[in-house]
Amino acid sequence: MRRLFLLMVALGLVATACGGDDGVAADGVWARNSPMMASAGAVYLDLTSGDADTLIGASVESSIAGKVEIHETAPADAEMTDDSDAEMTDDSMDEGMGGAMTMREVGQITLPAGETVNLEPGGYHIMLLDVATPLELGDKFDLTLTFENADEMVVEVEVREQAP
Ligand SMILES: [Cu+2]
Repeated sequence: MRRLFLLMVALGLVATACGGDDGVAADGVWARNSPMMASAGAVYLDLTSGDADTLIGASVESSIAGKVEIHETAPADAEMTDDSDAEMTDDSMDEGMGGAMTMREVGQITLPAGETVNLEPGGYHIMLLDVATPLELGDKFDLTLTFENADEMVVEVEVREQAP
């Protein structure tokens, strides 16, 4: 009896990890305030898509943030910019890379089939702008992700000090 129960739990976990048939699976979802901007936050997660897909958008309730963008952080000197509008020096100064970091809106993130793409400090992230109330540790909110092919997906985000 107990053995059957464990087997069912194991199968359940496998199904969750694969996110259904060929959809996208999200794992390790968390968020934090931007270290440099009180009115901004960043969401990090790992995305794995069964089929090649593209993350093309993200949104939250307006009670959480007024605007959501898909960003990438990179060393400031790695990028000669022609559109300074899209650029903010912020975030990720605490990544210990020793140089100034900058981030830019990328609009979308390519998800190769079967590969996990990590949105993490110092790289891709989902930027929350015009945050209504500064994020507090332990806060939870829903984030809606939009893909080119897969169905829209809602994930629960927890505000944490570091990745789960
Ligand atoms: Cu950003």
